Amino acid sequence: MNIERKDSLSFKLLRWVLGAALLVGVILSFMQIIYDAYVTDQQIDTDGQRILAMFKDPSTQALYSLDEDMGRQVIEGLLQHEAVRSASIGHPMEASLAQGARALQDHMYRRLTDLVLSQERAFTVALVSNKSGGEYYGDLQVVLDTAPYGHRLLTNAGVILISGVLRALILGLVLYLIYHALLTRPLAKIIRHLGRINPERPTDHKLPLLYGHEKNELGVWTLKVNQLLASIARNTHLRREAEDSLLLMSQIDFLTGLPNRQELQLQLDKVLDEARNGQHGVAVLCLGLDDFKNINEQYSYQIGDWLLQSVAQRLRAHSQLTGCLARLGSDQFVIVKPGVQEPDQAAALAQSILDSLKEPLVVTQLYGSDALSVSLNATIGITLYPDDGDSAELLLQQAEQTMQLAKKGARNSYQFFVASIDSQIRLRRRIKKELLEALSKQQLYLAYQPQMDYSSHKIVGVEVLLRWQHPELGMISPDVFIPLAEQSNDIIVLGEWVLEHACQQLRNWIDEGITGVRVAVNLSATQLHHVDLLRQVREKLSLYNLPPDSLELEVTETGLMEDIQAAASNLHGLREMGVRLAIDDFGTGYSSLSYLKTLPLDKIKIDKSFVQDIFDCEDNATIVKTIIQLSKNLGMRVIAEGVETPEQEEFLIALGCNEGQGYWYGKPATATEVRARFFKQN
Ligand code: G
Ligand code: G
Ligand code: MN
Repeated sequence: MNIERKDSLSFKLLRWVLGAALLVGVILSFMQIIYDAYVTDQQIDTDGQRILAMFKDPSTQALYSLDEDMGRQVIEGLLQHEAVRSASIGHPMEASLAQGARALQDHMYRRLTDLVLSQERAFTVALVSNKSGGEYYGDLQVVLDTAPYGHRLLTNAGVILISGVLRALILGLVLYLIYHALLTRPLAKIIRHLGRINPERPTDHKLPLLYGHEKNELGVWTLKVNQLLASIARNTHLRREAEDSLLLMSQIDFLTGLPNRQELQLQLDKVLDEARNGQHGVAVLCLGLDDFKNINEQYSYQIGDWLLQSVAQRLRAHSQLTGCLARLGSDQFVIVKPGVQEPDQAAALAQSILDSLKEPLVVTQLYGSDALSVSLNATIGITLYPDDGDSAELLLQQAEQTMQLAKKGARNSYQFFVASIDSQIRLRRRIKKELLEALSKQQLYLAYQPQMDYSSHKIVGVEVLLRWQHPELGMISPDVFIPLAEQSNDIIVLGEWVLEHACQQLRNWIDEGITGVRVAVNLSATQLHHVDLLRQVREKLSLYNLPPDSLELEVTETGLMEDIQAAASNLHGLREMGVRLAIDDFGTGYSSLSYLKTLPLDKIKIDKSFVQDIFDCEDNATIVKTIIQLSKNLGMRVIAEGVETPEQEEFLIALGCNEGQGYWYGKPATATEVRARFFKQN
């Protein structure tokens, strides 16, 4: 903000000082002039008396001797004096001896001065002989014109007035300059510095102590302002700290230091936004401790608090990598896991949380001597984004509800919001868990399905298919449990078991005199890429003393393509060993024909979906034809799967297919059944 000159303090001072100085100057000048007038008045009197005194003797002489000439000379002498207007010598009773006069001087301002000094003044002196007891001769009278005095008086008055005013002016100006230098300028400088102060951080810019003003009022003022600014900064800092901690308090649960419900909502909103963009799922797990009320009552609230803190600590370990963890209140916590592709992942997380809470918590510091060990159970409700809802509020609310519901039923477990997913997940996890047990409990066995050679019309092979007869769940399809076994890596153990039993079975058949039959064993992708595969195969072949080409391994297109490098090295190893290799479900995945050419494959298995619709859909017939043609070009054998009718068989033979497999020849059956039905001729 700029101050205009006319509004500035120094200008205001200038006006006042000038005004006052002028007034005082004028008053003083007038007093001086008045005094001057008084002095002039006196002067006229003195002059009159002096003139009379000077001309008294010659006048007395002239009158005594009645010498008119002399009298005239005296008069002339008197009139020489500029102020003398008229003069006369004579006896009052007689005609005067000599007299003279001249006109009143004419001056511009004489009317003014006449008021003070009057127009003329008459002075008379008696002319007496100088002998003692002197005789009186007459009078000498002089009349003085006051104009010359008035003129001088006026001139002086003018000078006095002008010099007085000038003095006042000069004094005022000097004062103004001094004031400007000593006060206005430093003040303006301070104002400039004040303008630079940032109210947010008042101590960043301090007011400077002005040179030469360190000890005066300005210096003290600057110091005080700086002190004030410092304390303002301190206060602001304190206030900000208070605000921050208030904000934190509104976001954080005091006991555990975890985000509270409000904060969780915000975080979950963010996670959901990211999930929307990244097209992945999110699981919201709401966890409630079982019977926490009892624990509080049984021990103490202090221990209860400590347990809640420990639970929070354990949960932190589960949510460390991604996602959020919050405490909803009392004994309820929420864990959010982003990037969930399958409900299984959420189930696995829930189970690992439940397992980790089962580890007893040991309270030592509260009870001093005897330590207390508490293990907690919890129930978890799970909702999934986007399936169960797409807002944070809905997902949280439903997870909470699910948890509450679950608490009424089986506690110490987790439950999904959607019942169908829940039971499905539960089933899958059960299957996964029980798979290896099933092996030792002999619930698993192998089925065999014949493969017919179209040139010899003989069974030349059997495909080995794993079966699981579960005592409670009934028959479980390998389509269900093989993918689960792949997830848990149990497939390696399982696969070896299948290979072993298939080889053992073939050895039994050979020992029974059955020849010219191969076993075809399915390999999953995990097995195909496993480093142990070659060792396993070599071991089984030598253990059961089997010719390597009596074992065929089936790999799927997708399994091959997953990691072609690892697959290729195993395939080459198998080929060197002399084991035969077939590509299963051909046509359903994506095959890179160039890879197909470089890989050591012996056989293509046309997927049953093409064979089954071979007459209904022209495309399928074309595909089958093309695959047969392709395998011939690549020098590979070709087998059709899912052959169910003689028409299909005829058609396939006409196209030049080498082998067939399907219900038309036989469904997968036990070794005994296969032996009885297909190998009886031997
Ligand atoms: O015969 P079934 O419809 O049950 O076969 C289902 C699927 O399971 C088929 O794709 C088959 O290849 C696969 N399968 C059957 N047994 C095994 C096995 O021992 N190992 C592997 N990896 N897959 C198998
Ligand atoms: O993927 P893979 O070829 O390994 O699968 C073989 C599966 O096909 C086995 O589960 C078997 O039960 C099934 N299968 C075998 N022949 C037929 C058939 O003629 N019709 C049908 N629908 N399924 C068959
Ligand atoms: Mn197969």
